[in-house]
Amino acid sequence: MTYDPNNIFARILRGEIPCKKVYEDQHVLAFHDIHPQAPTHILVIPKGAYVSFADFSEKATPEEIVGFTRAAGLIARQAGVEDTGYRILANHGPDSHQEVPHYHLHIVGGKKLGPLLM
Ligand code: U5P
Repeated sequence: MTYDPNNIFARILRGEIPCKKVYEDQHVLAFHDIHPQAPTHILVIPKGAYVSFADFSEKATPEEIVGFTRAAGLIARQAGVEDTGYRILANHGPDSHQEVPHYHLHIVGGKKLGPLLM
C-alpha cells in the first residue's frame, strides 16, 4: 500500500491539525486518542512515513525501531499504567479495522480490560 502523505496523522505530524501531545522525540510523537476507549488511551506514531506495522517492521531503520519501542515503554511508564497493566496493539489492514494509514500503537489502560479479541 502506498503511503498517503495527507492522512490525518501525517497532518498532525506537520502541525496542520492539533493533538493533545504527551511525548515527542526525533523518531516518535505520542498523543491522546481523540475517542478514548479507556482512561488511558495514547497513540504512539513514528515520524517516518509507514503505513502500518507490516510496513514499519520491514522498512524502518534499527534506530527507528529501537527508538520507537523504547519511547512506547517510557510513555506507558509516564502515563502511570506500568504497575496496573496496559495493552499495546496495532491494527494492520482492512480485517483489523485499521482506520488511519500511518503506523500507530495504541496504549490502553487505566481500567480492567476485557478479553483481547472482539
Ligand atoms: N484518531 C485520533 N485523532 C484523529 C483521528 C483518529 O486520535 O484525528 C484515533 C481514533 O479515535 C482511533 C485511532 O482510535 O485514531 C485510529 O486507530 P486505528 O483504527 O487506525 O487502529
